[in-house]
Amino acid sequence: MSVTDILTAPVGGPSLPQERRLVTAIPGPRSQELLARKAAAVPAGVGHTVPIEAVAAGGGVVVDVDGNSLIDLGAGIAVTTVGASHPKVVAAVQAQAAQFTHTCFMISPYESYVAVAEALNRLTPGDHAKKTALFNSGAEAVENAVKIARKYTGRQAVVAFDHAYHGRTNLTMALTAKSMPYKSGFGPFAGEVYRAPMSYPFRDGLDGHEAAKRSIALIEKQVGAANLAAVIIEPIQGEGGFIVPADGFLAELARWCRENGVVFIADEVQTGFARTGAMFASELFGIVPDIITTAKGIAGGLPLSAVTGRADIMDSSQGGGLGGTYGGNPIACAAALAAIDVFENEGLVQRAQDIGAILTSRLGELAKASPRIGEVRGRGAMVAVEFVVPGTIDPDGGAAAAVAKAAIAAGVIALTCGTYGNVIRFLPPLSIPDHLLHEGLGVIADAVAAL
Ligand code: PLZ
Repeated sequence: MSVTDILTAPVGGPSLPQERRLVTAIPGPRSQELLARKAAAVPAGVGHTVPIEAVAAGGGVVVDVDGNSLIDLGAGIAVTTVGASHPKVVAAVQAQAAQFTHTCFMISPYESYVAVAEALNRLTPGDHAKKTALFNSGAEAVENAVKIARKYTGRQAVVAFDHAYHGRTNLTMALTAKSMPYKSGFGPFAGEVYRAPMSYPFRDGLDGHEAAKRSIALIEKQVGAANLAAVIIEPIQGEGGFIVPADGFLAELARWCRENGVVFIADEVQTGFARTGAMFASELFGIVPDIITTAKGIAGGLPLSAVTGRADIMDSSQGGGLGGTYGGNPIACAAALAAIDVFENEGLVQRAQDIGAILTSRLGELAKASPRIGEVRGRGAMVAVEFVVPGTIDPDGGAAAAVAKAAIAAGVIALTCGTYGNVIRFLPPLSIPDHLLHEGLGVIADAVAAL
């Protein structure tokens, strides 16, 4: 199949051949040309993981300009959960673009924004009255969640956790834990941000109660509940290493927040929308956040994010206090309504659980065979392996980097993460067929064996 065939193929992922196909080395000659132009035209700070020029994607593959077809185990960092070109999303985007591209919701409101808000108010955990405001990126949602919590409480301090990732804007850099590459040299950062220890069972050995006690004691002593507007946490940490907190940790933290008038914010930008085998990861831990931030998977690849929260908290900001030119753009909202239809009516929560069963069993076997894998963890279609120096829990970032590099060279998109860079994460589009998932995991197994 030539690139022209691919570009003129009928719309929709399933029309792309669902196969791993290498016709050149990665990167091929035409991809190399683009990467040379990128190096000359785009700043070095904007990196890339997979050295290709993408020309099409859908189902479980990303196709490059040289005709290579790579198995996608990353979904553009948890974004293309319904697939990179789901027919319903494509049709909704085309229809809305033909109707109008923008009016600015703060100038002339339109229905799709309100419908997305209604859907999020209905789908997010808890049956209390909720309201939703829409923005463009995950970081922007997090910024607004903190604004709203501060306004509501009249307090300023915010607590985030070790290994947290919340974005790259000034406030969200302050909330993000890892210095390199996210923060180093980019300060000074926003004030009144404090950091508490995360529950990381593989490394701290604490149960949920012990870990919560440790975090709450630090918050009480170093911040003081009376000064604290919000605690923000990813129910399963994403960039930090797919860290699943011990049972009870999140529930105790949420209870302490409720008892102390602190707004509990769940950042579900990465975990949201069926990714973890539940519509939202908070459900897996039995917590009902006061505010939940979402983005990524929400709109099938279009930039959209949301802050959904208790109606009284959300309504505490003054009229005109929340917004932005593009927030809740009509094309992004049309895409979100189509994606939400897919999540609800095409069995994606179940599909994430099925993918999770394959991931944990295949990766579990791999861990048994390799002393370099310290732990396999995750939920649903959000699973990772953590590499260690054999016989220890010392992080081995080199092993994770080598496996990811070998996988990409063999036509499998595998992403690393983790504070120590020693984790490979698996978060495929839920549209990936089983045979590609198995083939991709086989390539990973070969790469681990070759270490
Ligand atoms: N909160 C939990 O995972 C984005 C970062 C990619 P934006 N994670 C991917 C990178 O290196 O820039 C993320 C997240 C959580 C917030 C964000 C930020 O979302 O849409 O990238 O702003």
